[in-house]
Amino acid sequence: MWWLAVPVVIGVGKLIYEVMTDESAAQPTPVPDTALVNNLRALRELTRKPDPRRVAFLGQPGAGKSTIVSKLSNGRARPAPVIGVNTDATNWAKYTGVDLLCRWERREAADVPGYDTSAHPVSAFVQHFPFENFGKICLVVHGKVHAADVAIYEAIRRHGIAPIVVRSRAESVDAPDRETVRNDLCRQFSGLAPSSVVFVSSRTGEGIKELRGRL
Ligand SMILES: Nc1nc2c(ncn2[C@@H]2O[C@H](COP(=O)(O)OP(=O)(O)OP(=O)(O)O)[C@@H](O)[C@H]2O)c(=O)[nH]1
Ligand SMILES: [Mg+2]
Repeated sequence: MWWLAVPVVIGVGKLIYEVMTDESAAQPTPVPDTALVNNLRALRELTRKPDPRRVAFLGQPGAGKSTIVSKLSNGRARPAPVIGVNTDATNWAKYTGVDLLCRWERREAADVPGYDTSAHPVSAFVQHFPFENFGKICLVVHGKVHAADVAIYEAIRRHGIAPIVVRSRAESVDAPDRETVRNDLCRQFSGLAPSSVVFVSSRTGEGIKELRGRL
């Protein structure tokens, strides 16, 4: 008679599995309260009062965000952006109370640490970054577009903001290849207008003036 219990056990197991997978599909796994999450909450507080001149720079580690902020401000952004070849040159994951915004003239900018590392997982930014508190958002990419870039792009769009996609290290993209790169970006970032792509080279200075004019 023991075999009569087999279908019951399988049925109960299936039910438990379905309930558990349904729940995890419906809700993203909450990101634990790390220093990074607490810094992102602090950023939300700091930016609560709307300011159209507030801009955020997001992108992979080493994409060139800090260099762009430095060039845009002609070196006047304070605190000065940390430029480095190492990943996590800008780090919000070690301590709370770090500088989250820098300023020059009447502009305020968040030079955000590169996402998609173990210290700065992209899920923390998707769930906690206060996208809606920024007048403009630049998504800085160089080379290959990763799934994390698409996740951030979509999070920005969900908040009703059309990001400016900045293709950094433009000096390495020859003029005849520009349209191909632009079209590739528009294909990978659904809904991105070709006019929202700006080629910038912090090495040659190309595109800095154009980007400044868009912010
Ligand atoms: N050739 C070239 N190098 C660049 C350009 N922009 C930045 N770099 C170099 O790339 C490296 C990383 O630049 P950062 O500005 O620190 O990059 P980031 O995106 O702020 O990096 P994280 O803060 O770690 O996320 C530095 O060595 C820069 O000198 C560029 O347009 N061309
Ligand atoms: Mg940086």
